[in-house]
Amino acid sequence: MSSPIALITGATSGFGKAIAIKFASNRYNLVITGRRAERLQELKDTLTSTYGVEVIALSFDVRSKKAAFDAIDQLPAAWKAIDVLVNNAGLALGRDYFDEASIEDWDTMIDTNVKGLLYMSKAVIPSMIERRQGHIINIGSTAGKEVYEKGNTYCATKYAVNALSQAMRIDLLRHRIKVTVIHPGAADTEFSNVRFKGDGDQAKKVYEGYDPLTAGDVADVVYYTTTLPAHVCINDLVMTCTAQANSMYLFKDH
Ligand code: NDP
Ligand code: 8X3
Repeated sequence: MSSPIALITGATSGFGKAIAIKFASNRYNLVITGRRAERLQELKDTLTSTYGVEVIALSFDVRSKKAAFDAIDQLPAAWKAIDVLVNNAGLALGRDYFDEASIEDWDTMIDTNVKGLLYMSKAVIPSMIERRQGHIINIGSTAGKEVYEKGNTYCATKYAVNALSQAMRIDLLRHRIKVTVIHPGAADTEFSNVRFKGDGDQAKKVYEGYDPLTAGDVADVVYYTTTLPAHVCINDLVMTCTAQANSMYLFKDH
C-alpha cells in the first residue's frame, strides 16, 4: 500500500466522520472505528465509492482494553503501519453540579475519554516506534483549558487529555513521533444530544444565537497539522468559533 494510513476513533458521527472524509479526500487509506457498526459500514461504502481509498471498519467500544488491543492485533500486517492516529472518540454525559452529578456518568466519561485514549495509543504506538515515524492527534477541548460550572468531570477528562498529550510528546520524542492536541470550542455535532441524553430541545439551545464550529472546521484543522514538514509539529492548538473566547465567554447576538 503506497497511501498513508490514518486510524480515526469515533468515526460514526461529528468530528470523527468529518475527519475521515477529509483524510479520504486526501488519498489516505483509513481504519475507522466506533460502536455503531451500521454507520461505520455506510461511511466505509461512501469513502470507498467517492474517493477510491481502502477502508477497514472496526466496530468496538474503546472502553474495553481487550477490544482495543484485539482491534489493532487483527489488522492485516500492511495496515499495522498506521501513520496518523486520531484519538477522537469521546463524550460528555450530563451537565450537573458536582454534588448532584451521576457517578455512572463520571465512570463512562473517564473510561471513554481517558482510558480509551490510553488503550488506543498504547496499541498503535509500537508500530510507530518500529518505523520511527507517526503522528498522534488527540481531541481535547476548551473544557480542558478552563473548567466551567457543571462541567466538573467532563472538564477533568479533557484536562487529562491535555496532560497526557504533553506527556506523550515528551516521552515519545526519542522515537520521532509527533503528538498534537487540538482543543475545539462549541461545535454543532451530536455531542449535546449525547450529553443531554436525547433531549433534543436542550441540545439545540446550546447552539442558538451564534454560529458554532462545524465538524468540517475541526476536520480541516486536524488534517492541516499532518501536512507540515517532518521537522515541524503543531503541539497544542485551541480553536473556537469567532463568537467564543474560551469556555466561559460566548457572545450570542442572533
Ligand atoms: P459526537 O457525539 O458527534 O461523536 C462522538 C463519537 O465518539 C461517535 O462516533 C461515537 O461513536 C464515539 N464514541 C463515544 N463513545 C465511544 C465508545 N465507548 N467507544 C467507541 N466510540 C465511542 O461528538 P463530537 O464529534 O462532537 O465529539 C468528538 C470528540 O470531540 C469528543 O472527544 C468530544 O469530547 C470532543 N469535543 C467536542 C466538542 C463539541 O462541542 N462538539 C468540542 C470539543 C471537543 P459510537 O457512539 O458509534 O460508538
Ligand atoms: C465540548 C465543548 O463547551 O461543551 O468539549 O465543553 S463544551
